[in-house]
Amino acid sequence: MSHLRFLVVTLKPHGIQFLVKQDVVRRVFLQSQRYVSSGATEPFLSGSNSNYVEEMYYTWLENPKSVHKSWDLFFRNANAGAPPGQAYQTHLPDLSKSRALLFQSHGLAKTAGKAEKLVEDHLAVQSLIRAYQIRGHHVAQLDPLGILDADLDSFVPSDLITTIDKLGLYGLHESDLDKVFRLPTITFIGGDETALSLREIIKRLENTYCQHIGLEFMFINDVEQCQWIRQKFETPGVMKFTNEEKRTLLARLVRSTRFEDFLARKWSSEKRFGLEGCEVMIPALKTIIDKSSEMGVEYVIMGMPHRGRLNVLANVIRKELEQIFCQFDPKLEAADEGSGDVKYHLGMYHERINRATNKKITLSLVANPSHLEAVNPVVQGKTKAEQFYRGDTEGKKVMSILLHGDAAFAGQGVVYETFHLSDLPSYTTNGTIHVVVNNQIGFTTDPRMARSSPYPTDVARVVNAPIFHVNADDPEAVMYVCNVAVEWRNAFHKDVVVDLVCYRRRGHNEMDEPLFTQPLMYKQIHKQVPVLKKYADKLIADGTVTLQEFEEEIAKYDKICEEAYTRSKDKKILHIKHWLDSPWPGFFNLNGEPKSMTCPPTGIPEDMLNHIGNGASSVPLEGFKIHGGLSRILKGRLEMTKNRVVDWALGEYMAFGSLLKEGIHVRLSGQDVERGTFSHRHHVLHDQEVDKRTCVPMNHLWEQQAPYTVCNSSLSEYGVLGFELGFAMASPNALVCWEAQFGDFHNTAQCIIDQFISSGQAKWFRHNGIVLLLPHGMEGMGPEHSSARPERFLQMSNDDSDAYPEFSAEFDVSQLYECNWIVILLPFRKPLIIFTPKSLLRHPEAKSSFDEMVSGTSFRRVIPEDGAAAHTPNEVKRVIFCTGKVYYDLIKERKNQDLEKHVAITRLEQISPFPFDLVKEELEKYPGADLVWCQEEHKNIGYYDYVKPRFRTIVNHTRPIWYVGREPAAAPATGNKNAHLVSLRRFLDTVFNLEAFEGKMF
Ligand SMILES: Cc1ncc(C[n+]2csc(CCOP(=O)(O)OP(=O)(O)O)c2C)c(N)n1
Ligand SMILES: [Mg+2]
Repeated sequence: MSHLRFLVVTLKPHGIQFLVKQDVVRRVFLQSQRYVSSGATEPFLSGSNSNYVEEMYYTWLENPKSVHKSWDLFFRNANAGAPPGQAYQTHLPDLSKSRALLFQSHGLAKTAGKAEKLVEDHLAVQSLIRAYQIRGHHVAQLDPLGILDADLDSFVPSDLITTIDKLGLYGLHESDLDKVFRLPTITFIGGDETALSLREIIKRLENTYCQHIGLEFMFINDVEQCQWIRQKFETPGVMKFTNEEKRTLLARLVRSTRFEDFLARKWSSEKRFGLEGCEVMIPALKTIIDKSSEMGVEYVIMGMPHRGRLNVLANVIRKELEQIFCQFDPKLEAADEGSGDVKYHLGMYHERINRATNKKITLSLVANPSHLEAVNPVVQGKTKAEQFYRGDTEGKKVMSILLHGDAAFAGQGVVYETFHLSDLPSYTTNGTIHVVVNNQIGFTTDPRMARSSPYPTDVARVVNAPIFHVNADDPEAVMYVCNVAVEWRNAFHKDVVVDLVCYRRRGHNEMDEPLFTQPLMYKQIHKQVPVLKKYADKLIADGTVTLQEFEEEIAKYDKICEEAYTRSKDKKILHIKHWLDSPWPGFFNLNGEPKSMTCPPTGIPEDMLNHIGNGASSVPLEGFKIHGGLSRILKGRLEMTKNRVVDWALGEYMAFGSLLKEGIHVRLSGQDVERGTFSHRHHVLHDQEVDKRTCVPMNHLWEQQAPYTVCNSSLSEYGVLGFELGFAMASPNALVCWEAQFGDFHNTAQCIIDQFISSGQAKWFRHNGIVLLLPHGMEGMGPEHSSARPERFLQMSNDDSDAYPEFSAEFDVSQLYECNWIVILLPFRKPLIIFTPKSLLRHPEAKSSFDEMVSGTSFRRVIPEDGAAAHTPNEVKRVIFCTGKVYYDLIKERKNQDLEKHVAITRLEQISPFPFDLVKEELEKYPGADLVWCQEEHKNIGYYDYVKPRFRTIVNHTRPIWYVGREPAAAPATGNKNAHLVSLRRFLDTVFNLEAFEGKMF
């Protein structure tokens, strides 16, 4: 039957008549046979009995009680849109018995003509109903300006009855308007009535689907969900509000409108990205929050762009007005270090009592960069973390709201990436409410030039999210839609979109002249009566409020603003830390600094190393059959544990396992991280005989331990890294890692790195301990997959290349560098970028002894030469400094050339902040040696540009630091294996040629 529905509604009405006449019913039934499992005897619908079914259908249409109850159920299911397979799910009717019954009780043959007409008319009415449900939104009056079509198309679908003459397209006539039709189960327009006149049917459909709300939901592949939405909107009289509710709505509109008016009056030439034209957004958000609170939500996390952000801070989050107003004072001094940020990017966190429900509610608006939509995955990650740490598996206590501009929602790819996280087990937040401020313009660009999809919201269709378009000049319609959106989330834990179709009263910002580019639109906008006035007039006219009450409400709020303005003048200092979106209770001292600034030793007791090593080598579940290859890998781990060594994978196990023991949650996310891109990790074991049976041994290490989350992500970098950053934002007591498949793929997440990870603390006082694991190394695999672009991260670091830091007895690295990429500083919640190995994962020499990890040991920023050269430093002619994989090429070559006494090789395990102190020690150890920086990367890539000035600062520009490595190149690596090896050979020859730099200038 769903085929039938589909055919009927997609063909033009002429076609419907034609199909009905051509006996489409039978053809559809014939088609549906493929859904029927062939039973041992006669199939349910064989070609021979489909005529019979067809007749049965006509009979049922006439009177459902006249057929066997199982047939009744079948036809009702089918009519309700159930796919044919599901329509048959109930007990199949006994064909022979029901056939006999049917023919006994009805002289069917005699009534065939009448039945055919009845079917035609009912089918026509049913298709008409479905046409409204599917395409009513195309003719809904969504644009408050009345000049644009929200779907960019002025075409009115011809199967919608906006004029009576179109009835003919269905084979119906004006004379049919007063005929009564039985309503199918796929509609609720009847309320308690099961039949209505055609006239009433059309009226109710127009009312539901073609007024100020445009519903897009018929693409959802779930009958129950479609029925739910139909019921919410079609049921007669659903959109009723009490006088109290209307007055609250008006009061909220007063606040929203007068806030912008106040700012405009006081700071007429300041940018604020006002909300004028979409003032209803404030009551919309407040409705969503009230309703969610009523349903048990305790914490709402929001992300939003510039438009109306100050208004949200003031009237939704309830930041003190004076804190907002003082931001407009150019003399306001910043109390915190760092760059700070403009007022419409800052975040906020507030716990308060929800007035509507009297329950406690926490609201957080996540700080966001100018980069539109970038905050979406961050909000989702933070929401997921807050749910996770509360054990809120269904999102009943914590939820997210994302606000979007129409142009950005359609144009930015991260929106799509974020939607695709919405239903993945380790990433779902159990439904996000999206609110689009669809002012039908993006800066100066018309929607027709800004998107190829009909609506700006079409991206949400990929996850089957219902989309509720609503005319923002109808505040009650907006409220209704917002309430339903919350109920939807509560019922189905899925995303939903509220599209506020509005306008932008001013230019893009308050300084901008919109008439340059949108002359006609803005002529109309200038004539537009503000929504507050429209709604107040309406409520005054119907007696809900008096003019006096309305004016008093305005005066009351204006006074609040004026008083706050006076107070704001006393504010001379801006504390960005007052604008934190996640406060991390207990982590900071009163000055806003982390309480603990010491770096604890990283070593752990040997028995713990053994315990974790054994855990990493075994399968904790009984009767769990793992792959033979994996058994060998686990055996290898056991062997290593016995021999007191670890390779990279086992080292990672030790690190994660020991943190779990300390109660620190560890989360590792990224593409294929569970096994590991290079098949080295295997943190999730798969039973080879039982489908979907898996086991995570890391979660079986200790009786009392923190949970370990390891999750393969969707194939996204921007979205997923943003998500993990958001996750890491929620709590300082977690280790959150994102691993790129290959390091270079991080560039598709560059926005998160530049806008949040690198600069977040400086801009927003926002600590974050996210860890990026980026596989890196030149292995002849071509320009892609080779370089994780360390030079870019280094260039973003803020340690001064020309200043040798001061080291005191209580030297504490963390205090020297306020910012990025601090390898050892996990306790300080600084971002950490690790360039992880590829071939070294299996290199026999790339192993560490337990001795380097047991209690009392620490991470080593520099690993000095400890071989022959170190014992006779005066004989050393050259010190090679390097980092990463090239070390193994160097030691091999040094051995080959028998230069172990004359060349020292020192590894920098931490590049930034640069280990000035330890490098200096090394330099001083070898006074007669020349200094070389050797890297396998091309000269303009990698580390050289970063380390060179720092080396020179250490030696006070008295000695050169020579470069040995590959020539400068535009592509990070060659795709030719031979060229790769030749260049390797060349630089190895140079680096051990002790005369190579003789007589050269520096
Ligand atoms: C990623 C990104 N690209 C470009 C911009 C510059 N920009 C700021 S606002 C804006 C228009 C946004 O239009 P829309 O999303 O419809 O929001 P509106 O301003 O209309 O509320 C543009 C292009 C930006 N901030 N971020
Ligand atoms: Mg816009």
